[in-house]
Amino acid sequence: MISREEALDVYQQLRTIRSFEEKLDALVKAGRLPGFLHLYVGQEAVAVGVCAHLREQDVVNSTHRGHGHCIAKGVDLTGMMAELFGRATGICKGKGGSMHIADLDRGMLGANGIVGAGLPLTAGAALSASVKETGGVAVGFFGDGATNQGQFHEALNIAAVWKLPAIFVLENNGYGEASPTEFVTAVTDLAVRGKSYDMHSLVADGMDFFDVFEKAGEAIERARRGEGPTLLECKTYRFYGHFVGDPIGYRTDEELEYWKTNKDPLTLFIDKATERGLVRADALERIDAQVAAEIEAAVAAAEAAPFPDVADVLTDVYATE
Ligand SMILES: Cc1ncc(C[n+]2csc(CCOP(=O)(O)OP(=O)(O)O)c2C)c(N)n1
Ligand SMILES: [Mg+2]
Repeated sequence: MISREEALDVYQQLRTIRSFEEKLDALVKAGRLPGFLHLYVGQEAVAVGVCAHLREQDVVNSTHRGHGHCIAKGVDLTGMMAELFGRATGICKGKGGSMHIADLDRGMLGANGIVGAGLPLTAGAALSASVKETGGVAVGFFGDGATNQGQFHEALNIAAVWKLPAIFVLENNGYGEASPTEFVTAVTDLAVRGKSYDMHSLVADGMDFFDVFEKAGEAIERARRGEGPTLLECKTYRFYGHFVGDPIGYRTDEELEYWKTNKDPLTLFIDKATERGLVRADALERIDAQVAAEIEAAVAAAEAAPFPDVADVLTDVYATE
């Protein structure tokens, strides 16, 4: 169970991710923001439900759809916006962009353009936490599409054998690009794949913050106690296309409407949290206004910031001492 204060934090993060992504969509369509963006709208409860349990020493690996994970792990919004605009003030000095946002100070090891590539990194970070006895855990977010990648199986296998403090968070949004999951995968609950590695495996309703929060909490506590990794499948849905500009010819309007009407993670959170006496409408409205202002300020700061200097093109390419 969460406190009233925590509930407001949760709402603030859900709202920030939603509004940040909606703003990016509008900016791209207005021709103000370049780049190839994959929006996280619809999946907010997964990132927020998992990261609500994480501490400073815990690390996260993300995907091509990574903005929500970054925000939930505490990466600075203004720095993220500037990064997306390719400006020198960006979190990676404007040289990474959407699919390469990383912030090691916040335990965000990186978004990743290579499907499945965050999973061996998650196993490695969990091994590091285990060897150094930091008490930390490593979380790897990934999609249903990544479960047909060899790296998924290799990472889960070694994590299970070595009982690593890793949580593999599978965001099953029903599609890998334009392919429905059932076209490419025979099992319905992808979590069953954990069983082949004798790994603790759970299924959560990825649209319901409270369900994700409870199951992620169980997985993270197990990992902290040294009881090994978990595969946590969160059933979710993306409200936008695969990328901004996707013509979305592979799903019906009715399907999207069903999810938006019945399973919107923000609406579900507001309803449940209100019912439990955790939040009130006036406080939520204040957060909405505050988040909107913060995002507007981030856009203004990004658009006013300089581009990286050509002289810096080769810096930050290789690790130095
Ligand atoms: C190794 C690799 N293969 C293919 C691609 C192209 N690609 C980018 S995203 C994507 C679909 C990923 O689907 P999923 O893992 O379900 O994540 P989602 O986009 O649904 O969040 C593919 C095939 C890639 N980036 N990397
Ligand atoms: Mg998917």
